[in-house]
Amino acid sequence: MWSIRMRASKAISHQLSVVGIKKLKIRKTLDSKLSTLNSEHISGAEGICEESEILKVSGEYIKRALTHSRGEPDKIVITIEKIRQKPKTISLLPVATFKCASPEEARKIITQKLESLGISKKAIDNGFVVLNSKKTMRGASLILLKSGTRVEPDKERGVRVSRMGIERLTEKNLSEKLLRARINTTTVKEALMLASKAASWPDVIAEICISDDPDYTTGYVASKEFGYLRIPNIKRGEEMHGSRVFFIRETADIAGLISYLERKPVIII
Ligand code: PML
Repeated sequence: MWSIRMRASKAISHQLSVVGIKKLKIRKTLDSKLSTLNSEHISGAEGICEESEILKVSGEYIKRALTHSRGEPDKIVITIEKIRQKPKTISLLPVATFKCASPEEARKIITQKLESLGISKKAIDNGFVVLNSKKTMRGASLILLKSGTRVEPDKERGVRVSRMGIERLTEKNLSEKLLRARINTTTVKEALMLASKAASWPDVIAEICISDDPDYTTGYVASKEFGYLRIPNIKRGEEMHGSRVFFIRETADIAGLISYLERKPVIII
């Protein structure tokens, strides 16, 4: 099995003038900082596949990067890596779609769902600050469910959930089920797989996701307690903001959690 990951970005011009900075050491430090800060996330994708599918999957990811509604990238990085660890097998969360007419109503529904899991008002409010921020993260934020403290080590990048695959028969059954609900799209499938991987870690209590795609206004709130609940109109069209937030136990082993989300291969059966 192979893990394939794609990340597309675009350089953005910065206002910070480096002219006049004489000391080479300061200049070098600033340049390296700016090179990471100065790229805007366009799109990303993750998957696990057989060797025979690598060309097809990478081609699909490149096409996706080049045609994304967030804009045209000037850098596409594809990482193709052989998986050496034995994958863990997990199940998909059940899917349901709420009726929701506006972002305000979405926030009410989500708050009620999260409070029912013991997540504090402060943590939920801090989650929405991340979700509504104009600064889109590549990965997800980690928020402690009582204190509301953000604990991901890199606040620009966040934590990227990676290395999820799905068994062929499970995918076929999922496609049929989603087709009946008229939501059989790659976006739904990939988001559901990601949410299912995250929910399978004991310290992850819930997740909220708003797509950073300006054309995509359905988001979700997920947990192992109530499954994957899709929320239409979670944001207004044309809005560029969007992110993921995981609410985690106050006592969570943060390094263990990040290692699981980013590196542990899982196969959905
Ligand atoms: C994304 O753009 O990756 C997130 C999509 C979230 C919602 C997917 C769905 O419609 O269920």
